[in-house]
Amino acid sequence: MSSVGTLYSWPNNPKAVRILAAAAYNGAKVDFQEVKLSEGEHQKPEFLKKFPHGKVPTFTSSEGLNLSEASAIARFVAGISNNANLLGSDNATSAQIEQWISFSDDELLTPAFQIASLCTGRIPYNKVTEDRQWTGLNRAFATLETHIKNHTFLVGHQVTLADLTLASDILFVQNTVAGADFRSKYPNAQRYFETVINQAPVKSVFPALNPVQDNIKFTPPKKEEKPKAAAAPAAAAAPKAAKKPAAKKDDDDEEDDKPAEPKSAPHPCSTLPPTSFNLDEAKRQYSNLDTPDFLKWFYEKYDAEGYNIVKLDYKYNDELTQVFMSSNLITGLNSRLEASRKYFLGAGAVFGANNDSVIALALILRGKNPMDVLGVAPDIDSYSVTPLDISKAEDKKFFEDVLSWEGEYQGKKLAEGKFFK
Ligand SMILES: N[C@@H](CCC(=O)N[C@@H](CS)C(=O)NCC(=O)O)C(=O)O
Repeated sequence: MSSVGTLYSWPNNPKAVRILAAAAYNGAKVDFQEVKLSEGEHQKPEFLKKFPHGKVPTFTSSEGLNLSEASAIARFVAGISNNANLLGSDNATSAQIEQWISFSDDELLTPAFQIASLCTGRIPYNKVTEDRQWTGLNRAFATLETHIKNHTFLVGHQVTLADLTLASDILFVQNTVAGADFRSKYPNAQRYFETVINQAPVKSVFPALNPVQDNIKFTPPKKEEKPKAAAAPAAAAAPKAAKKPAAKKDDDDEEDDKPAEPKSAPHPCSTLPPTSFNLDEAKRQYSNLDTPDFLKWFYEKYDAEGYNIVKLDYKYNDELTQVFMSSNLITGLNSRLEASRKYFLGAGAVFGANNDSVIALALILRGKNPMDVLGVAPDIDSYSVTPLDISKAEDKKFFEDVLSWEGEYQGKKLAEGKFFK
């Protein structure tokens, strides 16, 4: 069977799964090419040339048609033949199919994505926002529950693109967000979902159903009396201005999401003596050069008087589950360092695999006191901060591995890397 085109996405993306399911239902073959968002593959010029919006999923048909937007690609693949009549054969049916596709994405998947992003720290956590998204998700399931009580499929008496879309989205919800108690409230939706994913043409296309036991939860960063970084020798030289929320009392969680510094307070690094090492230039070089070339450039230019280099180890690796969630935690930390953006450069990495991963970062920081830069992140106490001495082979290797998104750490192979710049 010749392929009708190539789908680009991260694996198991619910927005891609529906497309593969539609192809399978139609008896069509679609090739799949992974796009690693964590490596910025969706922002590379060759990708943007075909898909200027720079998001996935995207698709190139065998005739060279480039498409983005999941529902458009799914529609294209579903309409490639009439084998399965996935799009309906009259205007009213097609409109109802469209209605449920829109419902799946906007009413169900969007709140689920938001909850996952909030709870994994990808976006700053806010309880009110999380509650609002759960209300939205429950509302969507309640509507589905009522509709599906007296229907086998969403529209008419056979599977349509609406069912493949909704089932892909529910699969994501069950595997990532909503636990057993949530699911038990919607028995008809559950029965319907299982019916769709077990349809013969798509059974092997849907990712494995591995439902989470409990609802995904945001775990506030744990705090210790004395952050390790504060004990580092360099910390002795910390100017008093390096105040940060990390020093707040343990019971002060509510405050943690507020900006770390009053807007008027100067950043502790703003008054440092000048340095010959230009961090903006370094960021450009890191973006434009292959990492080995960047490192060569870096070692020539680095000013050890004006900067320090540190390793960050996540303290709660034993609580990490899926690699993409660990990766989101790193993205979250990167966002929360925003107030210090001008003063650091480096990378973070997840090493290992699902349920067996560790998070580590290597960062070049302005000044001599790491907390002057890192202290703006409320969750920094979740990391131990250790100075790296790049004249030592072991530290240098770690530094280079993380910046290159390569190698192993604590016996685990690098799984994902993120820029900090
Ligand atoms: N409206 C698009 C949204 C696609 C989308 O949000 N894709 C995410 C991954 S699931 C993405 O590519 N994010 C990368 C970015 O935002 O740069 C669709 O429905 O296909």
